Amino acid sequence: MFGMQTIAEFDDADPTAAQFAQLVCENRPAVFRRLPHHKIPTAAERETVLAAVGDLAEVKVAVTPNGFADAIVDGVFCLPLESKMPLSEFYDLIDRENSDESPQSVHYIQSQNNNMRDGGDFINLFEHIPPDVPFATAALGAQPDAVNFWCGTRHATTSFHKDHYENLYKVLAGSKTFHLISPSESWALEERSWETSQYVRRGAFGDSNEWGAAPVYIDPQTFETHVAETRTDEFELCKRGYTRMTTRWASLDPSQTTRNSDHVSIFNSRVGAASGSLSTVLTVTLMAGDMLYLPALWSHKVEQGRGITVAINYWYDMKFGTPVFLMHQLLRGIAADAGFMERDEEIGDADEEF
Ligand SMILES: O=C(O)CCC(=O)C(=O)O
Repeated sequence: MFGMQTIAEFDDADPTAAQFAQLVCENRPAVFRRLPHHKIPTAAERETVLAAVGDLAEVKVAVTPNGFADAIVDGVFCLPLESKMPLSEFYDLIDRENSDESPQSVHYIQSQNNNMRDGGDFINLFEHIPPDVPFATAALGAQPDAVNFWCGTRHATTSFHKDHYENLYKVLAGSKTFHLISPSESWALEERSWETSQYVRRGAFGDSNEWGAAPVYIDPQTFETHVAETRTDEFELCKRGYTRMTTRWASLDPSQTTRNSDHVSIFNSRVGAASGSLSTVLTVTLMAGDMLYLPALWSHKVEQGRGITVAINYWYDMKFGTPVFLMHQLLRGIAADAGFMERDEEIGDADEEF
């Protein structure tokens, strides 16, 4: 086990850079609540977002029939339909979604592409948030690599995955629950390669609520992807030598809110936890103004509370070659030898997930 299997809490004052560096070194999650630095920025307010970004500005939205974008659904890794829509339309849709117990489609702003900087959809909102997290910038000796804006309702869930980043994640409105698994145990999530599809709408004008999932094919030379919406598309792509895209993703969800209770017992038996116990999955809920330090390589599943949830996060580059990274790789190698997961490819690109 790296660090301690608990979440550190800071309630009264910002940690010093040295305290934060210690958390990074231990690879230990921490929650910072109600700190002076955590004053809720005006980017939490819809009027500010609309005024800064523009009501009619087109923003990228992930749309799914069930709130599971980038998740295994019925044995296939499903990508969301990515839709560009005016910001005001997005707000209208999530307002409706919020008052509906089972909406027919779920909309989530989740583009983790530095969307608050570098020409991103929310670049004009950047001046309404702190540009970085000062104690993290001081401890890590660099500015964040990416800053992202998130907005959605309780109907959207982010499934277990991990990132090669030190993540400072702050909730500005609503609430979020993180389920966390340490890099010493995430091998037991059984990562495998899954055939990949993308959600599509089948209606005559592409806006009906009849959902389907179309297979995604990849050009093995250029890595360009194509969605095969019909059998004829699929036949043509195969003829041109394209292959079905696959995505490495966790097979199991052992969180408290899993849709499959068997996953809990399989995971627990692998990591040696007492039967029926959830002790190796840490759960923490952030309310508006709270910030989580989610250390690099921790697997996480994220859910949102009632109402509209708004959040921002700062991704700082992680250091490779640390004992944490080396131990994580070693455990994954052993787990692969034991048949618990597919062997890792060489990690050539620090940005990639899994
Ligand atoms: O807020 C979410 O839905 C997911 C957050 C996440 O996965 C991340 O910040 O890496």
